[in-house]
Amino acid sequence: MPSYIQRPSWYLPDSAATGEDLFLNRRDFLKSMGIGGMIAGGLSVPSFAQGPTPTADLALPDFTRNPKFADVGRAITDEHVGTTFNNFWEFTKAKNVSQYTENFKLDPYTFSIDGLVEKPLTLSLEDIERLGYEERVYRFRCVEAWSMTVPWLGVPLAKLVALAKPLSSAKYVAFKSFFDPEQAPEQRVKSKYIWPYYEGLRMDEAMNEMGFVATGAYGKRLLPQSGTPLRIVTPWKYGYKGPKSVVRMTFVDKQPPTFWSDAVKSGEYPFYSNVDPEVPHPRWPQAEEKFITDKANVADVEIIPTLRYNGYEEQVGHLYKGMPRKLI
Ligand SMILES: Nc1nc2c(c(=O)[nH]1)N[C@H]1C(S)=C(S)[C@@H](COP(=O)(O)O)O[C@H]1N2
Ligand SMILES: [Mo]
Repeated sequence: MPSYIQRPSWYLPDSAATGEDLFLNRRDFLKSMGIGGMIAGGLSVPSFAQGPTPTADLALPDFTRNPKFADVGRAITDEHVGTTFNNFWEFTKAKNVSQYTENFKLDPYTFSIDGLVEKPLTLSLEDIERLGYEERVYRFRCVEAWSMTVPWLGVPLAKLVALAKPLSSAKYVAFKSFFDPEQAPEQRVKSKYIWPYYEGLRMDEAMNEMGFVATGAYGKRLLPQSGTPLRIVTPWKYGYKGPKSVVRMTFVDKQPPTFWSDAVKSGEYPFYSNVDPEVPHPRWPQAEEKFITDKANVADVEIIPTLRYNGYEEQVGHLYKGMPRKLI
């Protein structure tokens, strides 16, 4: 454990811990910051195979940074921090996820689309990436009041929804993460958590230009701890609205249940969960956040104001006109 890291002033007492707030535990944070090398992705072998391809052998498609999503007015968080300070409760409740996911893979990988669609589909990663691959720099805000800036690689979610051809009766889309207790130790534990992890969006949210299907970050394929090989990114919402290692998307006519609202019944993690500095979490304020940049490889935290919709009001504000601001 590196001894040069001082305990930042913003650690909350462990006594505040239940669910998504079991966070910024000093020991785990220091452990996570001390991790050395990263897992190399096997990115160099081009593949022209039909059907599902082992994800490890799949070449990263060409991409350019979408100029519309290139500048968020904040520094991009150092890759080392972004891949060693994580939340992935299938593996651990601590932040040092990468210590548990070294061998985690979903390979071969398929993504299924079903429910209220013209025709159910089973897609490979290539089928999805073929929809148009690009890089987008997005703000990332966890409900635990820390934030980062991440350069994602992937495909606009709206394109995947269009490919799915949902019926007009489809009002919401539900996502499911992987289920593999052999690989994911927490999925073997009997607890209040219902696996696999599940999330959802209203149709107009899923079709908004901000929604993103990430299969990479920092110029390479997603590392295991970041949700290999595919995750959903909704940067105007708290981080838990973006499921990692997603394998299924189902179109439904009713608001689907979500992992954290089922696990913590007190309404702390409601369906909409848009970032809002004026709506405090029942147990801590949301007006500010600890922006983690990691300059000089030391946990470097800047306290900055939290923006409504995480700064994406122009893009998504219209989706919520007339809806109550509290608990959505
Ligand atoms: N399957 C799954 N997806 C998940 C989670 C999880 O535990 N399991 N945690 C969520 C939370 S709370 C956050 S903040 C982000 C963390 O993503 P990161 O580790 O890449 O920063 O993933 C979200 N998606
Ligand atoms: Mo989170």
